[in-house]
Amino acid sequence: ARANRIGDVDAVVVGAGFAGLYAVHKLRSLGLTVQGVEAADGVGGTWFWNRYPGARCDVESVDYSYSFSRELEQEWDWSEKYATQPEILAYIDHVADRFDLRDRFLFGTRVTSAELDEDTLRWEVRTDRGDVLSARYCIFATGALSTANMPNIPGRESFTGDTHHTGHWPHEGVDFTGRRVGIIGTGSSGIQSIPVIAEQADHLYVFQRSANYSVPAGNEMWDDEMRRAIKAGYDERRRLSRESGGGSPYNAHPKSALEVSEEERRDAYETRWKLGGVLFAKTFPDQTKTEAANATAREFAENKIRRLVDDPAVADKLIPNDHPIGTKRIVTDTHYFETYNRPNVTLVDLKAAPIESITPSGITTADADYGLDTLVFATGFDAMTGALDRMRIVGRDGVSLAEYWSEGPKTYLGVGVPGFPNLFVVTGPGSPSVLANMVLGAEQHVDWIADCIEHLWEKDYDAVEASVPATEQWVEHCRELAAQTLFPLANSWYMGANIPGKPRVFMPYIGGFGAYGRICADVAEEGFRGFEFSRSRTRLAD
Ligand code: NA7
Repeated sequence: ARANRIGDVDAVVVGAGFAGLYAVHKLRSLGLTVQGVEAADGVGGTWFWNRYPGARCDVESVDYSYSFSRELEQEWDWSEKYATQPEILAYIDHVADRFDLRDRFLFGTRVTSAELDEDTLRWEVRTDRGDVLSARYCIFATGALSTANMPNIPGRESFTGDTHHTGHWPHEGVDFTGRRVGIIGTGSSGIQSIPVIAEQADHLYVFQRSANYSVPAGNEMWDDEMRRAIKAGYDERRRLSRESGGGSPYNAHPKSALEVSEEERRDAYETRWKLGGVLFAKTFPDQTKTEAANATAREFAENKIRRLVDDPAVADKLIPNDHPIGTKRIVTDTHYFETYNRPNVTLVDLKAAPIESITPSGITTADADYGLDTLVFATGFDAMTGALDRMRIVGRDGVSLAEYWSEGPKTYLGVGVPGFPNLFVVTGPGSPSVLANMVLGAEQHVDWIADCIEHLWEKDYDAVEASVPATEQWVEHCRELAAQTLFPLANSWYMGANIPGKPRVFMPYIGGFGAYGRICADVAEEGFRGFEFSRSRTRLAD
């Protein structure tokens, strides 16, 4: 057991994922004293928890990696185009050691509350292990997809077999050999793990509520020559990524999907399909803006699915019919659709016959009983706000963040919240990160926050805080941008639609990663326009 940490620091950083580690590194380089707090027993965030079979990132490894250190870029060797979870975690572990970040963290420790002292404008941060910290700045790097969603299906607790959530996978792994396995959920986590589980299990039942679009990863192993080329090309790759819509060095076709000939359109889709994965969503610039453009992409994807699945009746069920393609994140898969050609895999269509209950021996739907030994929940996350809502974060006038966000999250630039001075959210709602490259997004936010703190020092203030009008305008701007797209039509986690009772608001900023970066830079350039700077009462009284 360790002694409780009680003390004063300049900054508390919550979370030791990509964002939190970089925040500690950056703030420390400014000379701040920093205390990191992490619920897990190690670094990695998402990549610490999501150890399910087949877990990979859907952004290419070279892009989904830190850009702040050229030495790091040149030292680290990625083994394949889409890195697996163990490789990404090994990379994060390496970074933690390389930059000496580990000893700055309290691991196995969850922040339970952060309360503002309005006189001193400092935060009192408490943990579930009894630590009490006082900090000038609070940086929440708690992740957009870190709070697992366990659906309240009647009888869930009665199941006598093994139960696992993909986002809390046991470190020792799970052996499915000889087992009848049920998996609920066909988002990224389900679609990545299903082909791997199917190879081991005696029988796999996939309980699908909504079919999802998925594009093969087109993964490749890198050889030394490729790695040399990658290392030589980092600067240009990062530059293109920072200017792009999605934080990767790719841009959409210059014309509308409806302007080009049928042949040109087919070729463009084919090229993107081969490139692999989630980028298919951005083949044409209007693909997620108009139903007509979107229909051309849907038709292309449907034909691909029909060619991959032997049984046309199963293919019918696997073709999404409830959302425009790309308005839920397209999954990047490895042999997903072909898995349904295996004799030991059964697709259970919950739209036709919903789950009625989980029983001690399996799952009962409206028309059948399925006997199961192992049940996997690939049911996603309370996204973007879940981790923040679960802490007691209390700002000015005793108002909590959860209260302030009761009708949906409200931020300025996704970083600041009115009434919560010196509290910064990294890659929060109102920022584009979940639609882009999380690692570059986290770096951009942390760099911006560091600039903001430096500005505050230069002007000799104690606190910085988003103004109410700037926040209202930003929230409205985000809403307007989303309304010009098809995204609000999908029951996605972007909309909070996967969590019963959660307000339906499109949470990310959808104007593009590059455009967002320029806005943030302009705001900083103009003396942090839309933020208010103040001095604490205690200091004014001195
Ligand atoms: P997702 O994408 O939210 O997928 C969760 C899946 O679980 C999805 O198919 C849901 O169906 C399904 N689900 C959730 N609750 C239920 C209940 N109660 N009954 C049946 N099915 C249910 O989470 P992932 O972990 O796969 O991926 C999250 C992100 O991580 C992903 O977008 C990438 O960015 C990386 P639904 O579609 O809601 O009908």
